Amino acid sequence: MKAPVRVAVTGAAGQIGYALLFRIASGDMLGKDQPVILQMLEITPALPALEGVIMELNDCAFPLLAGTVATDDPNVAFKDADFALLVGAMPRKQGMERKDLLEANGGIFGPQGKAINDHASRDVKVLVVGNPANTNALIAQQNAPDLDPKCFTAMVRLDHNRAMSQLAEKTGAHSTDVKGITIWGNHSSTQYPDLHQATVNGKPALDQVDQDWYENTYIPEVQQRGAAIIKARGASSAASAASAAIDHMRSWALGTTDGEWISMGIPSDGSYGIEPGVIYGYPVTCKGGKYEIVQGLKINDFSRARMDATEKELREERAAVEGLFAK
Ligand code: NAX
Repeated sequence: MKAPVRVAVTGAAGQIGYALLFRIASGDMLGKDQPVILQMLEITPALPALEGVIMELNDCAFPLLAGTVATDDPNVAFKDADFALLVGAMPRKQGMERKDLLEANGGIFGPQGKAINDHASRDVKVLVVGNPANTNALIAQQNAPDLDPKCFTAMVRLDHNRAMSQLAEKTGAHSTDVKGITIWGNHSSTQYPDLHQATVNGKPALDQVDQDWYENTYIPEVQQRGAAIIKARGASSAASAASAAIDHMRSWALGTTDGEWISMGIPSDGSYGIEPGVIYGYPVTCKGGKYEIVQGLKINDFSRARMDATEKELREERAAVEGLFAK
């Protein structure tokens, strides 16, 4: 058996936390031979509820669960963390402008970024799930000047999985028959689900669906899927979000399948004309614990306009929170 790794999870007593912790502890994220120590962060009033979650974790008698820590102190939660899943965030309250929301989250992700900078493993893998995920990841990264910016990522994998399953449903295929989808940009309604390289059963996806469906049904439905779940369930996606977080971290840690790619929100580096300075959804492959942007994909005018629109939104979000970056 390998030595245990430390996995920090914030917002651990929330609904995504409840769907996530048990899957991490059962080995779904890092493999059935990798023991984990769960280091769970919550706000002080939620610590009693978190104690209840830990009682349940213990009651599962998971062979891979090597320890638990529950705390309201980010310096404790991120101590020596090898992985950090930042789920807890400030939800949008009635009457709140986007700028207020961004700033309120800056008050959470700035200090957490600093605590990661000061206490986590030097090659920690950070995934931000809490919304607005891309910009929260940017705030955390900008407060961690001692770490490689590539340690900080945001989740667009749920959008990627939704895009796969909706295309599979339309073409009468299984999601495993779908390859080559990219979610470009922000985890928001400006995200761009790109099917230009996608295949279903090895044949171009866009030859199997009509352009009108792609443009006017598929893209908006992938973009608005979160809202549709809230309408149907009366609560936001939780189990599917947790599952996507597991997928994101597993791909990053254990690698992607040869010849396939996934979508991750990562620091832009100029690839595909997206200048550095934002956390942007890209197609990536992963190997040996590192990710790399898939290069050389052809971008037509249709794609360019949508990739630029989602970049513009991210730059506006960045402008609203720049004051929260470490000097
Ligand atoms: P919940 O409100 O159920 O849970 C959030 C938890 O975070 C609460 O227990 C709260 O006490 C805790 N928390 C708040 N501030 C904290 C802090 N400073 N430190 C530690 N814990 C803190 O929300 P849940 O449904 O679990 O969703 C969590 C976040 O995920 C939200 O921001 C949500 O918008 C976001 N989502 C992101 C998705 C993505 O694809 N990137 C999809 C699903 C989800 O909507």
